[in-house]
Amino acid sequence: MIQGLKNGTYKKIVVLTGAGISVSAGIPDFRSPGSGIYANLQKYNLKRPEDLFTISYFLEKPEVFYEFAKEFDLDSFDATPTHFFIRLLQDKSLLSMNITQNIDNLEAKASIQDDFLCQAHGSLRNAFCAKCKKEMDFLTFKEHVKAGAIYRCNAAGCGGPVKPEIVFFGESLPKSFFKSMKAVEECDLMLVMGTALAVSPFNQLPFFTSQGVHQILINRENTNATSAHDFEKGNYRLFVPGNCDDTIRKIVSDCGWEEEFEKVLPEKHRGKAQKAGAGAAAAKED
Ligand code: CNA
Repeated sequence: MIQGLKNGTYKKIVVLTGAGISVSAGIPDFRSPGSGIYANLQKYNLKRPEDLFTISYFLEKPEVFYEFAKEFDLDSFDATPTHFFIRLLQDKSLLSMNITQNIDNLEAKASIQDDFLCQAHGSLRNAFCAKCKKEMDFLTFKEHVKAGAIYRCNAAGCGGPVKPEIVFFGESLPKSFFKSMKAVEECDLMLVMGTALAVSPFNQLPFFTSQGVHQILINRENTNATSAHDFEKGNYRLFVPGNCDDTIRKIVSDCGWEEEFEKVLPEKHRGKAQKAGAGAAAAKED
């Protein structure tokens, strides 16, 4: 992979990302044992942690999501070195598309442009009525969350609870997700970072690359979600275990891109020697 990045073999890179790339910013993911959001929902007495983000449950008991949302002010978090690595790929005209499951908008804070970004599970930018889908005022939604009051739709006879434009279980993905399939089909390298690949249809994306396209999973844990299919297609799939910030610093160093990387990094992330995670060296194998 390093050789391919250095010598320009890869020019249409698709980067799939999940909650793991924002963990070092201080935003917990869903499924990490102990620290993940799913492991810390006891006070809500849910049958399944997924209920918190399920549309039928929200329509019935919106107060539970509102209470949860009150604890999170996602505006206060900064993009991580991994976000800036994706930005570097964009600046080097190597990025075809960053397709993310994240709803935290940290991509914008790393200046990843909308043309290169698909927020497959929506984002915290707009608000809609969960019942009739009328667009409602996002700032008013945020004020209601802060005040612990349910914001209700003002369309005649509706009164449905208003939710942010993030995709809940049971809702359709935005059209942009299906449009981004073209980038997946045409990509020459797929980097998958910080995701358990547990949510469908996002976790199906690696199935749609062309035959022989290298797929690299940079994650704390392996996921076998795509392996059988990849081997059938002859795709080369490499798993690099460890924290993605450590692994991308190793990749940057192996590519000799440190100077360019330092330029895109904000002050707080600059000047940090690359720390090779336990498996980061594996990124160099190919
Ligand atoms: P997940 O199921 O919680 O999986 C996260 C994965 O990242 C796990 O495999 C972890 O082992 C791994 N991981 C955690 N920290 C790191 C790290 N520092 N370096 C490398 N790997 C790490 O989350 P997914 O994204 O797979 O699931 C999709 C859900 C999560 C989407 O619907 C998101 O909207 C939702 N989510 C998003 C955010 C966010 O926007 N930041 C936060 C929490 C959940």
